[in-house]
Amino acid sequence: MKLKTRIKPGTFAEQGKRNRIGTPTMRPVLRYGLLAGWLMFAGATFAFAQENSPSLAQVVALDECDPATFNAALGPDFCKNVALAALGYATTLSDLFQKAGNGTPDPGWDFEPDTVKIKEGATLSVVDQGGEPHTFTEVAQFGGGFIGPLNHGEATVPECAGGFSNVAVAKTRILQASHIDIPGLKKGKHLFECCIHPWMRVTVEVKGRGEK
Ligand SMILES: [Cu+2]
Repeated sequence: MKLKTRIKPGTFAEQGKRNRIGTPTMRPVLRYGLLAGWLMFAGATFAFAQENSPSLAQVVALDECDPATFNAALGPDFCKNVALAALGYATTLSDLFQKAGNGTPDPGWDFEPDTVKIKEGATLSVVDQGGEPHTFTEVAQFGGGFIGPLNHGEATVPECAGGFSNVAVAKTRILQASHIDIPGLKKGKHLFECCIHPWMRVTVEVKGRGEK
């Protein structure tokens, strides 16, 4: 039985060198291995997130209120000057009422886009980029808001009745420069309007998760 276990002088030192040399060459492999693993994990997480976590669809509320005439009637700071009033881009309070009364409401008061298509599970985010408050109120049928002279003869829809004294309406209010998020809309068609300016309307079509 031959045992060739004799160790030559210097072998340990050489092994140590080899190890020292070997270690750095192995580290990148280990690193890339970990990186690849992490990327696979991140990729899987991302794919999972894409499939399951809700996406976001944005609606913008716009208006061109004239601070001078609105605030004189409705109180200081009701309307913020975002419409470049001094340059003639704003609508006075009396003009707003007159146009609405004539059945040609000011198109500057608007939700954009008019139709939103989202997948079930997505969140609708509504941001008020106008100068004054609005509401984003779900209604069974489009119709009048709670300020009669702005309704052009349409009856106030039940969801807007009572105005801000109705907590259900107040909850749907969006103050200037703020936003509300509406998660979990069920599959099907949803109608939203502003209970102050009822010509501001959005139709939201919610598709099922598997639907194209
Ligand atoms: Cu409004």
